[in-house]
Amino acid sequence: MLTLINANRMRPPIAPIGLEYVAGAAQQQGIEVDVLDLGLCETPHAVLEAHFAQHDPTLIGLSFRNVDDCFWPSAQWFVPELADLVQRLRRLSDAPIVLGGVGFSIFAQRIVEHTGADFGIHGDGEDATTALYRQLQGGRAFEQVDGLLWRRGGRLICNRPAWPNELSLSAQRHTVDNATYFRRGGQCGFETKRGCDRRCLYCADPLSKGHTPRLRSPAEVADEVESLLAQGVNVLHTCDAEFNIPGHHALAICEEFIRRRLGERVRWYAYLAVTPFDRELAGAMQRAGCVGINFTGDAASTPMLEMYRQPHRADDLQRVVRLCRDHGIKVMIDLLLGGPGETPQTAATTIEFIKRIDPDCAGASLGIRIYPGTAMVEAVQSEGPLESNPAIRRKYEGPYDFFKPTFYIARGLGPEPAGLVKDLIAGDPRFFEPTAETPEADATDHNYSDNSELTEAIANGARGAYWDILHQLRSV
Ligand code: B12
Repeated sequence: MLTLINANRMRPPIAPIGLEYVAGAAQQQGIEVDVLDLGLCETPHAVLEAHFAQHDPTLIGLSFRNVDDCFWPSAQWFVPELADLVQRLRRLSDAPIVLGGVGFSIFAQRIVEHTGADFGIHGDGEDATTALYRQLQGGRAFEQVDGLLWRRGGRLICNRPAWPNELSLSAQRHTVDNATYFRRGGQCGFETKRGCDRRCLYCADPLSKGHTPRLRSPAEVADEVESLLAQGVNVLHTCDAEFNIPGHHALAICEEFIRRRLGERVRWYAYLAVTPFDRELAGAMQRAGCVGINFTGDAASTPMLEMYRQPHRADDLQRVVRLCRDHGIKVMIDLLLGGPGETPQTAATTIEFIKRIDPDCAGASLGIRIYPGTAMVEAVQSEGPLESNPAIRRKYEGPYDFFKPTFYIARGLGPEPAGLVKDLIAGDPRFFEPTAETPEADATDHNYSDNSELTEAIANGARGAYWDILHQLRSV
């Protein structure tokens, strides 16, 4: 038996879609699977004890979605909790433990070392978990399992990441209680592809999903949406990095949804890059049921867009907002303020421009999470030693370590960057403001980690993307 555990207890809860795909794949291969969802239970320790008193699995799989909340100045780090969970499982079971998940895959080696888990899987978990399970039952030829981190003679070996080109997943979403997640979390996810070929300065996505887009068949994606609809889940969010990379696939997905008239039964939201996005895609998305788009806008000032290695420019932002408005799709622009080279002038250019083009809302995030393996590291290092760089923000003591939440806010924004950005926003209700670095910081930011405002709104019936729910709460 394979016991799969969801370790994510953040509120509002997000259904563990990755774990569900892994469970579905193992079941298809004839493996008996038990899912222990700590995200939905009130007493996780008791649930674990009860389970392992009755079961003696061949393998325990732990899904680790968020390494940290990626949000300055909250900077919550979840690795210590994961290490505690691994130790607790050791006391309850002799079964080997394998870790996986999107956050896990960003730091796979460090997390296996830190937690003392037996194995980790870097990348897609479907084939790799089944392959590991089979090797544990038989030949133990661990070098044959793509993505696997394993130990030989005390040394940790990292096989090449598991990013299979052919992406076909189980469309039946029956191993997780999606209906409860929908009730408590406000939407559930679906995925149309993995991997991204862009090289944005700061982005960790290629570290966990690879640089090559790997596409699912539109029919399989539509089948999956139907499986969720049959469970009463009719508000969804894409789980792709960017739905429109590549654009032709986004269009193909929409066409299949339109053919099956899914747009009449489901409302969905998506993350999109600013380009490619044209009238044809906007129209297709609207007809396919898309009601809201969150664009990775980053900035409107040209030097900052160049710094972030974004192919779009300010006029593209203006165009996508207009296209969304024309098609009745709500639009959010996510900004990333405070990157290398940001000054009060570039920040003002961005904020003034966003005000002018008038999206429904804009997320004014301040502070970039520095991930090892991204170009952001070189950009930071080119500014000299970390110890003397006032742009570096962190809450932990001791040596600088990008494994722990470490952020960057350009020194050009001065000693109180959040105050400066708030002054530029000047109370405009369309913006989600950055949180000040003071202990009494307000609790009304757009950090979705343990966000009680959101959790309460969802309990009272709100459904949709979190930015849309928060925006509606503030418009009342
Ligand atoms: C969509 C999305 C959201 C949506 C989710 C909507 C929904 N209904 O699902 C919303 C907007 C709500 C959201 C919120 C947040 N998100 Co988010 N999100 C994503 C995104 C784009 C997709 C996640 C996803 O579902 N992927 C698809 C699944 C299938 O992939 P997967 O989880 O990796 O699973 C595969 C493997 O990892 C592996 N696997 C998974 N489990 C297991 C278990 C075992 C045992 C094994 C072996 C393998 C395995 O196999 C799976 C199948 O191949 C990712 C980036 C990305 N491209 O993945 C960021 C991402 C996960 N989010 C991130 C963050 C930080 C957050 C927030 C904490 C932000 C915040 N502070 O508000 C919250 C947390 C919410 C919560 N309660 O957990 C970060 C995490 C980074 C980090 N430092 O850890 C990511 C990576 C984005 C980023 N690069 O910054 N998010």
